[in-house]
Amino acid sequence: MSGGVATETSPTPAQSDVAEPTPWWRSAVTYQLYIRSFADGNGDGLGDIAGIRSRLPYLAALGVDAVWVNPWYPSPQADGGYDVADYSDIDPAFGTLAEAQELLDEAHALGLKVILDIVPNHTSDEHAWFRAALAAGPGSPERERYIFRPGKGPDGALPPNNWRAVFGGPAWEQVVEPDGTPGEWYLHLFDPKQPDLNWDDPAVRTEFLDILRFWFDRGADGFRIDVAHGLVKDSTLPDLADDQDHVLGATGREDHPHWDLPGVHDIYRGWRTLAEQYDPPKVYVAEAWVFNAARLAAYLRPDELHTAFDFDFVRAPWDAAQLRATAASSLAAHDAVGAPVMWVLSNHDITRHVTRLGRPQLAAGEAGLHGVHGTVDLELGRRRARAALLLELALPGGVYLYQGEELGLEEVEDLPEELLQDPTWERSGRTERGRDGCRVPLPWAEEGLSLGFGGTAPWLPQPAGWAALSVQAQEHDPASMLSFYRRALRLRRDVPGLGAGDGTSVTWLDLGPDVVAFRREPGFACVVNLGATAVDLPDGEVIVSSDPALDHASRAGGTLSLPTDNAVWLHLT
Ligand code: TEU
Repeated sequence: MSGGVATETSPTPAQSDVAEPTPWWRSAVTYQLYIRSFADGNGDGLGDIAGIRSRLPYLAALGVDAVWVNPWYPSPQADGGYDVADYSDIDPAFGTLAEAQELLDEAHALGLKVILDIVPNHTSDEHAWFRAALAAGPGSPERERYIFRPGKGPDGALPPNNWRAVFGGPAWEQVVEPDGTPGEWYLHLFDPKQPDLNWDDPAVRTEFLDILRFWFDRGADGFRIDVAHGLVKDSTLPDLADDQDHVLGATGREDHPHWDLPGVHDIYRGWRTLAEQYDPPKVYVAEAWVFNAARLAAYLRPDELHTAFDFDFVRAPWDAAQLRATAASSLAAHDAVGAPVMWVLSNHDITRHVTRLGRPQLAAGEAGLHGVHGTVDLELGRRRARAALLLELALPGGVYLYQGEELGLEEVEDLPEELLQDPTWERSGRTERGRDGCRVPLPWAEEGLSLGFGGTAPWLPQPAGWAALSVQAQEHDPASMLSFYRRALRLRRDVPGLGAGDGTSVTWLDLGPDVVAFRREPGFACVVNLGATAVDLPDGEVIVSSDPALDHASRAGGTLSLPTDNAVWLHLT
């Protein structure tokens, strides 16, 4: 077990003169483990802890600093584990608490930090708290833990307001009372199997601090906070106006009654206090879909959360002006609160970026996250994905990678309808396929019924083309995506000027309207060409390029040009 509660020590004068080392999380590269789909150790078709443990050496060799494990708690799996039935145990399908402890210890022994996933906005309807709330009836302290209200209309047969669930349909579900009569309604911003907790109830606040402590004491280095912007609701439960979206987006309004209310910040101040009681302190990363970079930065004030995913970068289309503006505004907003930006290109909720970047690019906005428009050019998407990786790894801050992006996996858009599991599919009346296409189990080997994932039939089928994208197929090929990721990650550690730093460590270079280029000291430059023609590079030596033809090239005398949809790191001369 690592870490413990810090003891009070007052620094001697000599110690206080020594500069504090930069905390690991300010520049870490973290690999997201979608446990259901990473590796299957027991051969039942579903990924598990044993699978992760068997692949830890792969992750260490890839060159990441940390892993984030998606929810692994007991769960009916109505939403891929984001419907938690018990926060202090492990789902038997994934393993045991003892195995979780082994994983934590083994990861630490390899120098990897471990971030877990906490789901505080809602529980499963099969959680003991919700079962007790149903049994105890209206007006009970058990019901106070959730958001129960009488219905509207003469018989209370209409939902309390017009809020919509993220997965589709109304955000309210009516219950049958213990005496068999139709009764109150409960709020669920996601699936009906995910009742929202009432964070005005002090019991909820205490219970979550206990849960955090439970995992911190076992060595977890931090938590990713699910729907961090959703915990507090306007208790008057007003109807949503016509122009208030159910998910906050760049086009949304700022005055939402259930997203990003000021009250959430109090909760996180308490969580930060707990994190600081450990030595070294524990760390948080927020998943918060908020109105703009300034609203996100409000979560990162010094007494709140350490980091948050930067989704503005994900939402930006492949367009130089927009990528540069987005990066600059994120850096500025984070600098204002002294927090590092966490760059992201993909996760388990978003169409894989090889596919996103291979589609015709739309204007800024969320359409790109789940877009199905146009035809996909995967070769183009993979070329841009390499360039995008060099861009995000060169910017100051941390980076989150989503499992399989190092293999160049694409979104699987033709899964048979009868296999779709994302609740979005049913809740949208089978109009939106949802997020299963980015959750298909990883290919580890060129052969076998599950391409080395484990067992015979993975829970979602892998495309035939993934044999050629498997780890086995790529690991000894110097031109593969996997080799490119390994090289870029190693160089990010070794090249001076990369990693930590804030927005002031970036000097934007003007190499034309279709180029994103910046300099960091000492003498480093990153250049990304998003235009239709090649771009002349400044004098320098190539450190690494998304175009292998440029690797190890230098502009000795002649010109060096960067082809379209490529990026390069340079030592400026
Ligand atoms: O996602 C929160 C969330 O709002 C996303 O559903 C998002 O709106 C959408 O995917 C935009 O692309 C988190 C988890 O990451 C997700 O997997 C869960 O389904 C959800 O919370 C509920 O817990």
